[in-house]
Amino acid sequence: MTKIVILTGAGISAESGLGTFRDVGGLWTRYDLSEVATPEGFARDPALVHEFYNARRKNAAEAIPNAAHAALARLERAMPGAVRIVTQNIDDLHERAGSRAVWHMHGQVGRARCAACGETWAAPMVMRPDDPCPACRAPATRPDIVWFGEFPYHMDEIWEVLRAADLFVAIGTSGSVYPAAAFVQDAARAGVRTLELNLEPSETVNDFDEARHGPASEIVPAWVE
Ligand code: BV8
Repeated sequence: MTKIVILTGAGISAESGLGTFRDVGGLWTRYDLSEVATPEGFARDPALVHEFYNARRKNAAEAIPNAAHAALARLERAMPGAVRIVTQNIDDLHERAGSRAVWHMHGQVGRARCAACGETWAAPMVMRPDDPCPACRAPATRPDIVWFGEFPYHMDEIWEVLRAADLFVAIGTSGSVYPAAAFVQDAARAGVRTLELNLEPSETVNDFDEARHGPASEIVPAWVE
């Protein structure tokens, strides 16, 4: 029975060297979102989109989980079956830190998907637009990522565990992307206690029962202990 649902965003991976999206110098400030993180952008220029995700796949592979990822893995080991991580992140730092119960609601940069038949598989480090799908052979390979305007993964399961939890914690997210940004309200409506752990107040900080601010590598281990 999941007791603690933890939503993580780019901020938990920031100290592992992976860029956030909306901080100064963040990814979206250097790339046009509509060109690299929408189905329309992929249809317009698949090579540009693959170039963007090939760079992020390389960065993610070279990144090291930090003390915040490690603390969440310790928490899961200390409370078997009671902790669920719902991450907006497309890196695998939670898994590499030892977390098992992880749902990637925005997909994973380490996986590929066929835009023709929907097959998914482990992505090679470098992907190209005309890579053939291993199942249907169509040259329609895309990153297995949820872009803007696409339906996130695991939504029904997420809403189910969220409403039955004792505690909802949001870590390292600006609260600017939906439906993840509304999870705190979904939780509060169901009477679930809510906590924000972030470098600075998020856009939804006023919806949380409690908020602690500082670098994740410091405040997450302190909260877990
Ligand atoms: C959808 C994959 C239909 C790509 C991403 C209202 C309701 C429903 C939808 C919408 C709505 N309004 C608008 C929409 C549409 C849209 C949306 O939300 N647009 C925004 C721009 C307004 N949403 C969608 O299209 C979603 N799909 O709505 O489907 C539907 C409707 C209802 C219910 C179900 C389905 C799909 C969105 C998914 C898009 N894909 N990522 C990729 O990664 O390349 S989003 C992208 O932003 C990443 O996933 C990223 O994780 C995510 C959110 O950003 P954050 O993680 O929060 O990162 P950010 O940089 O913003 O913030 C970092 C935070 O960390 C900061 O607060 C900073 O202070 C903090 N920080 C920094 N350093 C540290 C730190 N904290 C601690 N320690 C540190 N060291």
